[in-house]
Amino acid sequence: MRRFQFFLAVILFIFPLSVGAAGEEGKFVASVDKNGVQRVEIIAGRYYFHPNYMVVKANVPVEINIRKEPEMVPHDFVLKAPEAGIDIFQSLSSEPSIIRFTALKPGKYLFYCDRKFLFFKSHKEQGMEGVLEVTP
Ligand SMILES: [Cu+2]
Repeated sequence: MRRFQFFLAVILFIFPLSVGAAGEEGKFVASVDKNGVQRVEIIAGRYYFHPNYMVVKANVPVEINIRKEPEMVPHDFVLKAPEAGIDIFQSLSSEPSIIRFTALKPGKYLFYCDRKFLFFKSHKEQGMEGVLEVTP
């Protein structure tokens, strides 16, 4: 009986912790480096971006260093937010690509992979999407 109570306590204690952490896991808040650039590193794979939520400041240059997992499936990174002066389409390889932009307007903007194979679900539908949050 005591063992059962211990087991129960472990589950009740650990489970909420792991669930609570999961929401924050993919979030990255960029800080401004000594050159005045906000740097973000992203890895893309089947079918995710990590991190899939990035927070940057408006009107401060951003540099995204992005590469994909070394696998056959092609991926790209698309972020179209004309209202914030952002227009990105970048094909990805396992060598890092550098994407540079400066977000002009605070808001939340969606990024995604627009690949799709035949009649299968698009990569976006399978989870390859994320949010760029631009703060004032
Ligand atoms: Cu993809």
